[in-house]
Amino acid sequence: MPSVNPKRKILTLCVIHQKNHEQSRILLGMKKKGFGAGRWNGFGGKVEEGETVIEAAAREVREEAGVEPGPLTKRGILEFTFENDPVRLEVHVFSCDTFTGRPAESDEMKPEWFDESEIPYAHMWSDDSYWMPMLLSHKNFRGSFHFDRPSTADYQAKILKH
Ligand code: 6OG
Repeated sequence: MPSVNPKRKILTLCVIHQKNHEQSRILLGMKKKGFGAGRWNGFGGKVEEGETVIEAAAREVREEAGVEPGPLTKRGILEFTFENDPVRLEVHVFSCDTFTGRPAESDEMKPEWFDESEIPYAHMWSDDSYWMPMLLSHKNFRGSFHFDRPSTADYQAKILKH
């Protein structure tokens, strides 16, 4: 049972992706505090008691990006571990191509649009350059990454194994 295993944390991550004949762009948020602060990422966080993973993913988009997401599509699962840390993060990744409202800055995130050709990988977690291209080309994925230590604004975590 995942909920009784304190060493496994279930998290969500949602990428808002809009593609039409003219352009393909994604909405990322600059994380302002906590885990991964100072890096661009999709929107997401911990699954709370009594909610499903997809409900948590939609709630995090509302809370962090200030928009009401349309249907979320499950795209993949990523497992993350760190040197000398028994905790395993299981991140459920979703994409979403419609929403209502206007992206707005929250306590956690400052949202901004990026063209598909200008994704700021140098200022994201380093796993993103593996799976984001698959998400953008409508593929599903599964991966696991072992890092040296958590990323900060000044330090991009290194992948030791994947
Ligand atoms: P809070 O702890 O702020 O949620 N997350 C990661 N995202 C990427 N791209 N790479 C990682 O490599 C990540 N580890 C965690 C999941 C943390 C948010 O950050 C994501 C959540 O959306 C290690 O509640």
